Amino acid sequence: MERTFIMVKPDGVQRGLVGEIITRIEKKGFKIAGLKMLKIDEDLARKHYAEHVEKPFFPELLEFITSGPVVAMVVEGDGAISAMRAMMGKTNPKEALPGTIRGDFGICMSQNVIHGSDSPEAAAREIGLFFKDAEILDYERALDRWIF
Ligand code: D4T
Repeated sequence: MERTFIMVKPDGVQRGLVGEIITRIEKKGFKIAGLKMLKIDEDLARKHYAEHVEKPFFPELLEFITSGPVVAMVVEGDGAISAMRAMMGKTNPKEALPGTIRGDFGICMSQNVIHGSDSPEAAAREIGLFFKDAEILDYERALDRWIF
């Protein structure tokens, strides 16, 4: 079973979208294997966004991502990485299709509501940054045989 790292960003938390986003993940059939609320500090932001540290938009991204609580999740299921990216929509909410999370709830590139890992390598790295092994739970759901 594939695992991906999903985060409701500070704008999504402030706008009360956590429940809506978790509902979409649950209705899709994916399993939440880890869940926590935290405030990202500069050190964690620099590690999470290591590929963007030198980019011109990084100062704004750093200020935004550390500006308030986020909700971090480990989401599990067959094809979870690509399916969650499709459910999120394009990075720029103006280009994200209606029906996607960013298409339905975002307008602005720098406040795009949600993050999801874009590859198995990124998922493993990001899950490791935000979760200890003991915080990721292996459990069966009665409904799983109707989903997988
Ligand atoms: P994240 O990582 O937040 O899920 O976004 P994506 O994976 O979809 O997109 P990304 O890594 O290219 O961008 C990371 C983050 O930076 C913001 N951003 C990005 C920005 O403010 N200006 C920009 O020009 C770009 C490319 C939005 C998401």
